[in-house]
Amino acid sequence: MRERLEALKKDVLAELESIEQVSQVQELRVKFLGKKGLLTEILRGMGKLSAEERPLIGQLANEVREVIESKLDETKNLLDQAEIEKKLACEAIDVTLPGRMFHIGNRHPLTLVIEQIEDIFLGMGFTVAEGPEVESDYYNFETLNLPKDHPARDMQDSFYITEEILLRTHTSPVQVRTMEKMKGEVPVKIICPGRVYRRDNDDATHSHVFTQVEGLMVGENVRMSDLKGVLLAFARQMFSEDARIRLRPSFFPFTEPSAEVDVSCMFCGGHGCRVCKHTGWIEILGSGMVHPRVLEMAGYDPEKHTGFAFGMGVERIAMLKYNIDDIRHFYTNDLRFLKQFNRV
Ligand code: 2NL
Repeated sequence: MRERLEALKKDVLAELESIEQVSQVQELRVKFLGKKGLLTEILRGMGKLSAEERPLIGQLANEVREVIESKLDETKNLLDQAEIEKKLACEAIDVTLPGRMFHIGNRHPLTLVIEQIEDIFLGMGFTVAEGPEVESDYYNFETLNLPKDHPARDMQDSFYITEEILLRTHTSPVQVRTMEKMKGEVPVKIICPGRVYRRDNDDATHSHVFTQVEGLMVGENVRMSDLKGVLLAFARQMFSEDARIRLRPSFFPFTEPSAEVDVSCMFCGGHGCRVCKHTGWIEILGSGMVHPRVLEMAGYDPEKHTGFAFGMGVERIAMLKYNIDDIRHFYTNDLRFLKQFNRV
């Protein structure tokens, strides 16, 4: 019996050597120590032993059981530990790997130019005003001294929604609405950026939707020279420190007198090149002194207050500033175009 117990111990140790999985430890526990296990089977023969031998064999059997149990536990712990280490090894994160790159995009070139224009005028004490893109015929035309038979009011030239409602053709109605709200108070110093719509066939220089920034200053003794000074400061910050401007007589129904404003060519410095058609000048905006009838309709007394106003196409400004040759680039969302403005 002693030999059988010793042999049993050896068998367990031998079998433990070759196991690989934690589950096999439990199988061995059942096989050797279970109710129908090998140790139990050996101990069934205890009854046949003499009274002297019985306690000795009993003690040995307990020792063998303890050794087997501790060996099984030890093996189980080793296998558990190995499993954890394997898992940790394959789940390890290499913090030195470069991250997954994702595209964060950039602001649209028109947004950049609008923001720059806003900054320049904010610096001169103007504030930014906004208003509806769907406008009434009254605010879009009537209050701006555009008579009913004026060609600009032709159904063919604007996107009419009803007889009375249309997509605004300029941001002037925002300025009229602002003057109305001010109820004759001065000064009014605002710029109005926004989208405007005109029925036009799109080509390299025309778009049926484009972006306009208009400016308006109303106060006591506001003169043409104020307009000139403000626009010169604008041209110098927008294009170049030594830009010059010139005013040419023009006509708008809502201003009198009216002037077209040219800036010295930013490509040749005014010496003459292909871009300025060898004139040294490039037209950038339209302007004038607010027509007395427009002031009156908006609630101002033209005997007490005067004002200047101007309007520019943002696409045109952006095209000159960034040397862009086709206005359609702003609306076709070609990433090769848009991505070029990611560090402006
Ligand atoms: C252009 C010319 C201009 C104005 C816009 C204006 C607004 C009010 C009163 C008087 Cl409320 N005038 N705006 C004046 C002159 C020219 O725009 O070529 N825009 C693209």
